[in-house]
Formats: sequence, C-alpha cells, structure tokens
Amino acid sequence: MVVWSNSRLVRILLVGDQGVGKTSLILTLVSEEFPEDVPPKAEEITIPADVTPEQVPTNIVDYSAIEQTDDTLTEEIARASVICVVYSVEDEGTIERITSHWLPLIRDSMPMDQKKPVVLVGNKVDLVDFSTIDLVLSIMEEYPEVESCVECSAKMLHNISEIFYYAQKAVLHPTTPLYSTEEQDLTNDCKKALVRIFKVCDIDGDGLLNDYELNHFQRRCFNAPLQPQVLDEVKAVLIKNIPDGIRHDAVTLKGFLYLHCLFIQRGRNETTWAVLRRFGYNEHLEMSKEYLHPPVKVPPGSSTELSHRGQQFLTALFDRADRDGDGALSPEEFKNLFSACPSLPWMSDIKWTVSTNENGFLTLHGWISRWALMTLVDLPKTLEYLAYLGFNVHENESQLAAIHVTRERRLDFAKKQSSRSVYVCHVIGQKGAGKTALCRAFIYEDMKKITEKDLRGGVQHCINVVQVYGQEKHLVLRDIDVRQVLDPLQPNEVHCDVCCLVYDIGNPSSFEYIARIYIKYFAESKIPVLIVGTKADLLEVPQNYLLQPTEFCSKYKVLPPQFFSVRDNKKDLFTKLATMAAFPRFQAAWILFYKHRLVQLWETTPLRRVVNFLFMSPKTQMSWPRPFNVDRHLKHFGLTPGDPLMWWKAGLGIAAITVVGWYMVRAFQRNQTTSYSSR
Ligand SMILES: Nc1nc2c(ncn2[C@@H]2O[C@H](COP(=O)(O)OP(=O)(O)OP(=O)(O)O)[C@@H](O)[C@H]2O)c(=O)[nH]1
Ligand SMILES: [Mg+2]
Repeated sequence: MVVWSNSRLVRILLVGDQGVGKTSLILTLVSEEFPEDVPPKAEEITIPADVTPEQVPTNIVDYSAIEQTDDTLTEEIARASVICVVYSVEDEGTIERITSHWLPLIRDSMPMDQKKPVVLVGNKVDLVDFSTIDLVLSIMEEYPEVESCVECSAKMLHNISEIFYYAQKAVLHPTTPLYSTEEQDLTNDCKKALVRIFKVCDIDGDGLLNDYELNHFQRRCFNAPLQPQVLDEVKAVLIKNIPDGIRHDAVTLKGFLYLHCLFIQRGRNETTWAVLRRFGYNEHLEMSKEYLHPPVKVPPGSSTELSHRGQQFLTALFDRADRDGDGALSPEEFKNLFSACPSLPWMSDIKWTVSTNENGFLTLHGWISRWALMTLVDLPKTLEYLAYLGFNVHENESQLAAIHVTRERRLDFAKKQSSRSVYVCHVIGQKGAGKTALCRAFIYEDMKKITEKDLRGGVQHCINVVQVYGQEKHLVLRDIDVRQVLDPLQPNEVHCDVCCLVYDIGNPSSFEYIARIYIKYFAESKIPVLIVGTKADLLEVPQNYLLQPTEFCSKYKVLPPQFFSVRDNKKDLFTKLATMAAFPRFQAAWILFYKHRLVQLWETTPLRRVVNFLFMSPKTQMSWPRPFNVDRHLKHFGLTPGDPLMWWKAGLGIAAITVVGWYMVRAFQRNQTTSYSSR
C-alpha cells in the first residue's frame, strides 16, 4: 500500500547521487536563475499555498551526503510526503543507482506494506541529445510507487516548476491507487468505488446515466452544470473508442469507467479524485470515517428518529427499487437496492421484525419501519448506509439531515406528552408467558400461520405503525429475554417509553414474576406500565401470589389487566401501548384512544352532553345522563367518577387533546356556540 500524507502540507525531499544537481534545482526554483556557486545543501524552504499550483503550503528539503548521516536521511524519508529521486541524464551510473540503491532504500525506510510516492527527475538535459524516459518508464512498471517522471535542466531553467508540480500532484492526486501502469487499467479498488458512484448517480435505476443524471452528477462534483457541447464531446469520444460506451444516448457503466481511465492516462487524475472525494473516499479508496459517521450528539434520554427528509429520501429509494411496481421489494429488488453497499444491512430477520406482504417481501411501510428501528437502536449503521446510498450526494452535505434527535425523555415526562414518533415498549414476562407470540402478533395479521418453531427465533425487536389520535407513530416491541427468574434486569432493559408486563392467565405461577418486576423496577419509575394477561382464549386460573392481578393493579394504581389472545389478535392493545407512551403519566389521555368508542359516544348522545361531559366540572357532569358505555369504559381504565381530582385532570387533559383530535374539531366547528355557552 502506498501511503499518501493526507495533511494539507506537502513536504518534498530531493535525494540522489552526489553532483546530480539537487541543490541547483532548488536554488533555481527559488531565484529563477542558475546558481554558479552551489552550497552542498540548500536550506529548507517553505512555499506559501497561494503560489503553488495546487494551493497547498509546500516545504522543499535538500539532502547532502556530505552534511547528513544515513540515519538523518532515513528520518527525512519518513517525514517527507513525496520523494524526488534526482539523476543526471548524462551519467548512466546515477540512473542505475535509482533501482540498485535509492528506491530500495526508500522502501526499506518505510514500515511493511507502506510505500512513499516517488517522482523520478532526470536533470542536465542540456548536456545530451537523447531522452532517458523509456528507461525510466520500465522502472515505473516495476515500482508502482513511482508516480511520474520528468526530465529537466537547472541550467536552462527547463521544467523546474513542473518537478514540484508533479511532486505535489503525487501527494494530492496520486495515480497508483487509481491506475495500474502494468495493466493499463483502473485498479480494482478504483473500479469498485466508481461502480458505486455510478449506481448512486443512476437516479432512475436503469443502468445508464442520461443527460439529466450526468448533469446532476457534474453539479454535485464540480458545482457546475455540464455544458451541452462538452456533453456531446464526451459522448463522441465514447462512441469512437469503446463499443457499448453509449446506449440510448446515455452513458453505460462501461463508458463511465472508460472515461475515468482516459482522464488518468492523460494525467488528469485530479478529476477522478475530485469525484471520489465528493463521494466520501479517502486516499486509500475507502469511504472515510468522517463521511460515514459524522459526529452527532445524542443526550442521554433522547432517541434518534428519521427526519422528514430522511423518510422522503428512503421512500424515493424504495419506489426506484420497486422495478415491477408491486409495492414490495422482492429479494432481487432488495439486493439491487443495496448493491452499492459493502453488504446488506439486514438479513432474514426482516420477516420477524416488520410487516411484509404475503410473499414475505418488504412493503414501503415495512421498509420505513425497518429504517426507523435501525435509526433508533443503531444510529451509526443508519448514517453509514445513508452515506453508501448517496443521501449526502443527492440531498445534503451530511446524513445528519436525515436524522432527528428527540428531546430528553424526562422533559416528555414533565410535560406528560411525548413529541417522538417512535416509541419503545419493553415486553417482559416469565419464560413461556407469551411475549414472543405477542410481538409476532403485532406484525402478523394471521397468527394461524405461525408455528411453534417460528416463536423460537432470536429476534429481539419488532416494529409497526399504529395510530395515536390520528397520527402515525411507530411502536417498537422489544422482547426482553428472561434467562433466570432471579436475574436482575439491566438498566437498558428497564428504560423504555412504555412497559408491557405479560403473564399467562392459564399458568398460576406466571403473575408472580411480573408482580415482583413491577415492584422492583417500575413502581417508583415514571414509565407507564400495562399488565397483560396472555392466552386469553384459555381458562383463567387463580394466580399463586398474595394478590390476584386485578387486586394488584388496583393496589398499585395501574390500569387493570388487559387480556390478549393471538387467536383473535385485537390490535387495540398496541394502540393502547402507543397511546400510553405518547402521553406518559397522563391517564386521562389514555381513555380516548378508542376511536370507535368516541364515535359511539358522539352518535348516541346529544352533542351538548358530550361537550359537557368533556369540559364541565365533575359535579355538574354527574347530573347529566351518562352515555351508555362510558362507565364501563372508564372503569376499564381505572378511572372512576368517584375520583374528583381525576375528573378534573381528565377535563383539562381532554381539552388539550381535543385540539388535535378531529372528532372534537368537528364538534367545535359545528357547535361552538352551544358548547361554550353551556360552560
Ligand atoms: N550542465 C548542467 N549542470 C548542472 C545542472 N544542474 C547542476 N549542474 C551542475 O552540477 C554540479 C552539481 O550540482 P549540485 O546542485 O551541487 O548537485 P547536488 O546534487 O546538490 O550534489 P550534492 O550536494 O553533492 O549531493 C554543479 O557544478 C552544478 O553547476 C544542469 O542542469 N546542467
Ligand atoms: Mg547539494
């Protein structure tokens, strides 16, 4: 591997046999005249950035065997970013020493596998009438670290600034990682990077770069559109030189690679490097860490979600990848979508993580959900894959525009309302209590197709969309695996937006575990908790615990146990969990989650009563006839009319929620006068 200095300072060291003209070259560059009296060694000089061709500050360092030891030479080689090996064209011995002495010495001064870029400089061309370039080209083939060669004359001031230009270029836009002189072709690493760039730029995914895509590419890389005339010239070059470089008046991948090969062969490495750098590649042709993982601060208690721009980008990507337009990604379409990435981000676990279509293919919903989950649990991976997929190129400077960092959870608790769009629910319960089945039921409609074997998979998270007051939210269920009953829960197993404690109603010993978990971890915490009795289709048996579930809930003031069976798989359990997460510590809000209940309420009671029911003081409220299902509904949530404080809270809370609920908006619009006059 050739090591190029990535610091923005170029240090050029001149070495070579005695008398080849090293010092003369440096002094000629500085004074623009040939010095008659030459000291053994020139002082180190610094050329400011604005007078160098590549606008990079450059140090030029001389070497003198008389003044310096071998150790100093080794140190100088290590410090240099590029080395000019100078020989005299009229002295064959100095040419022979390039391969017998200087290049091996430079290699030996470097750690294994690392090579320093070298420029070969043939001085004193004023003394001969032949060229040594052919000889030197064969050396270049043998030593890939030799980036370029140049013949010059200090005496005639010929090609002096070129030497330093080539040296700068060898550091800033080296050829070797891009091109193999031996094979006369792009290196494999370079091809790989350019193939990815081609795919990212192929916006419509047809395997060709049309004029629009080429223009887009040009603007992104060089901040300028491609002139129509230049575009035509490029196409003409391809048509002339390479079969299948142009198809349907657009550039093929073959043509795109050929163009870059041509740039490099014509010494225009900087063009290819500019493209590669714009797409995040470093000097080793790897995507740089800074590009893949831009720094992002996530305070403790905050979480990370996809921003609107992130979702838009991913939706467009999905639509592009769904070639057959069936609204789902077949395994082939899925693989194609990620073909510009080093590997697939998710494996076969998708099936158990998000909802898929009947063939097990990712739908758009599942696709966005899977990204939402990755953004929540593995932000670096999301940032990395967004970079691979070209978010930075198409949309913004950095992937951070695709991410939203939520406010801290303690603020949500304080405000009793969460602004997040992804909630995490931990599902905790004894072994065999039905946690995994409950999680699977969240993403599967028909649980009859799920076998016992399907419940054994080690998938920890599943995610789906639920509606909370008409807004789409993602709910993540995390299946907390219990190894031993007495094992303590880790802090990361406790902290979540809502907790679902699960017991098996048919197993008399399963409630005790979650009762203890509740007392130990959740009784004092602010995390909303829902106790769920699973396998509700079975016969309920008394629990071997000092309190039965209902008594326990009543004592600890948690909602009464909810019952769930995978057989009927009622999804309102999940809506309820998401609602609790959205309004932590705000039980009044939870009662409104049943939309159909509200519709019934609306339809079966005069509007005035509903509005009074929601807004009037508890005392006045009681004097109105109650809608038929309200008592049961409220009891169901542990909110009985006997709790005046709770009613007061409910009144205020509901007023706030009403603003966002469309049912209530309708009510206000139609009957504003009635409702306010009755208060
Ligand atoms: N004809 C001709 N003579 C040159 C040229 N460049 C340097 N010389 C002469 O070559 C001799 C050696 O030049 P230096 O610049 O001292 O060579 P050097 O490589 O620094 O030598 P050391 O410091 O001993 O390693 C001097 O007499 C220079 O005048 C050139 O381009 N043409
Ligand atoms: Mg000298």
